[in-house]
Amino acid sequence: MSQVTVTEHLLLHQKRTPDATGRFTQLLHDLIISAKLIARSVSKAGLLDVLGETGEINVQGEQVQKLDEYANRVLIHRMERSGALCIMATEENADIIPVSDRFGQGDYIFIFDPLDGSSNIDVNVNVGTIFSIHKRLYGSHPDPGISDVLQPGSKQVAAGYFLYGPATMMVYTTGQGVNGFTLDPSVGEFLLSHPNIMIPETGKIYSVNEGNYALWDSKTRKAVDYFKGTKNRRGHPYSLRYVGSLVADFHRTLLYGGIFAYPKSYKNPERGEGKLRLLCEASPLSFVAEQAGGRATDGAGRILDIEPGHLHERVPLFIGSKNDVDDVMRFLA
Ligand code: AHM
Ligand code: MG
Repeated sequence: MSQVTVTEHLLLHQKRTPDATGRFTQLLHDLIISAKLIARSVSKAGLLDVLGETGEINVQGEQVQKLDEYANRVLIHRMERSGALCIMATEENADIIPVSDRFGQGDYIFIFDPLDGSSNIDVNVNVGTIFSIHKRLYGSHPDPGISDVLQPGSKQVAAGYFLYGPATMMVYTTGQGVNGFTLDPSVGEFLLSHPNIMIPETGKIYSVNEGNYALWDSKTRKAVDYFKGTKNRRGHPYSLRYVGSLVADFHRTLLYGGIFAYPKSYKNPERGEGKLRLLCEASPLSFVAEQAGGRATDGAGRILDIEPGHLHERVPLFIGSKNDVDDVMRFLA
């Protein structure tokens, strides 16, 4: 592993950016500290009696677990201190969170899923934090508001995730490729372990919750059957891997190639919809995927081109190797 720390990497980026004020670097610095705090708690989850549910239901109608709440609180409090933000939005809160000017205000928007895959914590399986960063729109609105948050993913200035697995990793992009860092716990630093990540053009793995097969439309079934069959590009069935933690499933897809899918399903027949959230899950990972040479679509078009209608919008997601996603598009078109 290289000796380049994420801090050195960020400073290099700052030096190469004309007119950089250092605010963005400060923002990422506070994000990294938050992730270290979350990683520490996740690794002690079984020991600290933080396991289990609080009994509350979040805005998405799901059970909130204690570590979700902790991660959410850490990020909100720590990121406010960065002085770089004007608004935050999190999967766990119904509304946007305006940032007070107690620590100064900047023009960045920070959107995040504090602890994705949290239903896996009780069984000691990987979870992650996903983040998306935009710049505020200066236009007709004097004050920053919801319209600054509802920007298409193509406008992101940075995005990425932390994976709390056997090792803690940070993978992110600022639109100039994708780099991965691994936390060395002995020195407490993220070291550059995966420079300039590129997704293989075609993979060998498909990743989808196939338990939903009966709830998919026929086009989706045909697309998934294609990867399981022998009439695909490989002439051989793809292997199936599905963790059920988006960050873990995406991270494997990024490194090994293949396709991750969460199609729309018809549990509610009136409105077949995806499960994953556009702003805090699909959009940031799509930015990473494209920057690594991959693709991401909702079946109709590019995820990054979707104009969000509301804060907690959900979308179908097909993401991964260029050729595998293109093949899915042929079925869904
Ligand atoms: P979460 O953000 O509430 O944890 O939910 C999102 C998770 C993703 O990590 C994962 O890809 C998906 O839900 C798994 O859903 P399912 O259990 O329906 O397969
Ligand atoms: Mg979540």
